[in-house]
Amino acid sequence: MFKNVTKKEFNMFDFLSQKFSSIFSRLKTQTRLTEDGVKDILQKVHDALLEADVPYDIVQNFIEEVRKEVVGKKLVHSLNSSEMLLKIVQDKLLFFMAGSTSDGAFSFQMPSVVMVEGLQGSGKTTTIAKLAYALKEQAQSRGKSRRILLASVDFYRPAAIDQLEILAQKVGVDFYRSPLTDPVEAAHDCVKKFQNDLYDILFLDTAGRLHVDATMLEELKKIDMRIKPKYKLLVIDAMTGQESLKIAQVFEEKVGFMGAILTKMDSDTRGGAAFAFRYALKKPILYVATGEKPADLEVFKPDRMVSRIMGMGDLQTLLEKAEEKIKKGEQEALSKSFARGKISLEDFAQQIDMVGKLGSLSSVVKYLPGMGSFKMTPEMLEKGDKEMKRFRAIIRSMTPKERLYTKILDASRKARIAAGAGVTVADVNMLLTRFEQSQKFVKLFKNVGK
Ligand SMILES: Nc1nc2c(ncn2[C@@H]2O[C@H](COP(=O)(O)OP(=O)(O)OP(=O)(O)O)[C@@H](O)[C@H]2O)c(=O)[nH]1
Ligand SMILES: [Mg+2]
Repeated sequence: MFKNVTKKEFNMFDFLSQKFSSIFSRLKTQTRLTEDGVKDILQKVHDALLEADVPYDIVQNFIEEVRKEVVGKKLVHSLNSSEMLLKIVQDKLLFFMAGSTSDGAFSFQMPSVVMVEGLQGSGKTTTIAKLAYALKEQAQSRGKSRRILLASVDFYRPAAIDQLEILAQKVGVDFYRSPLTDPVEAAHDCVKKFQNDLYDILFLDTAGRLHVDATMLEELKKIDMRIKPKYKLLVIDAMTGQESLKIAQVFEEKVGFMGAILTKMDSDTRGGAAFAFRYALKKPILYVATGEKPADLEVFKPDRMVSRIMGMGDLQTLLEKAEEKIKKGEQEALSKSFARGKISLEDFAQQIDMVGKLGSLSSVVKYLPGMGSFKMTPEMLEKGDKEMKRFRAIIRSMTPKERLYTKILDASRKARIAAGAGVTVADVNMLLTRFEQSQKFVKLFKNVGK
């Protein structure tokens, strides 16, 4: 059923980001804005938000808020008015996505019971596995361990509980199956298990229905009253677009929740629901899920999202990713050779590998500032990724000596290397040219450093 979800990288807000950078890039050449100029820009922002599937009334409110600030700050004709407009839009985006107070990074208090609710197929069970995986990994990276228990009271779909059991095994956390069959009593039984065995956290999976349905909501309400979980999380499928806000509203009225997790952000969603959620529901989005694997979960950080939309990139996320995935030693070795102002082909291969570890060129590029308006087409990125793979293969088929002293690479050596890597001699030459460019850059880098 979900096979048609195109497997893209984390692309939420790419749509808005591209729209916004084309709207605002023209501003850079203007300083004083006229009334018509501002009107024109606001109209374009308005249209872009609508196209991104933000509900109409929320778009109206957004534009109105920006307009009020524009008047209040007497922006028209004033010096630096374009910078001021950028700042106003940015602040309002943040206000819409994060509310008036910054929520700070969310983390679960322990011990606690987490009840997970949402429609059928929204991704509850998968998300529970992802949360468990994230908590486990987080604890492990600090040299600790967490006692995590997964349990389900989804008696609606026959295989639902088995699915959770399999996922628990996969991510390596405990699973409990209550012998009781009444969802409310079974939920209570699961909580007893959690308490008696001194677990840190219990994630309780619940049954969904295809549509918001009175029986489902009634059952959830009863479970909620019986076990009084510390957290109630709503799982929402981003692919349902604006409809997801309505669904969330019903859950909020009937059962309540403290925060949401938006799933399937790797689909073609234009991010409208994610943008409007906080403003419409007055509740935060805590995480977004971006794929089917246990690791495909990210903490939702509105300020970073705003940066991404405004085309300022998201270097912080990239750096964190880099820190996680690239061993300290590797980083240090590279920075040493950078400091020396000299890199070898060995270092060059390492650079390529680092990008490889971060995913792909395309996954790195989108975090870089300014890349919003400098559109790299998917073809360009794919070409880049292929080139990197080819380069790695070429370097691998060189001898250590050749890697250190590229000068000894004559025609016969090049031919041998090309054959070993399954490429042409022209490819080997291209790599050498790139490498020389890179060396020049490092030299420059060193001189600037001085
Ligand atoms: N591409 C993608 N697929 C997802 C994501 N989250 C969940 N899925 C898929 O969506 C489908 C439904 O997920 P489940 O976790 O079973 O959903 P559920 O809410 O537990 O559904 P019920 O138990 O039937 O109520 C599965 O095929 C998941 O692999 C996501 O972030 N991205
Ligand atoms: Mg399920």
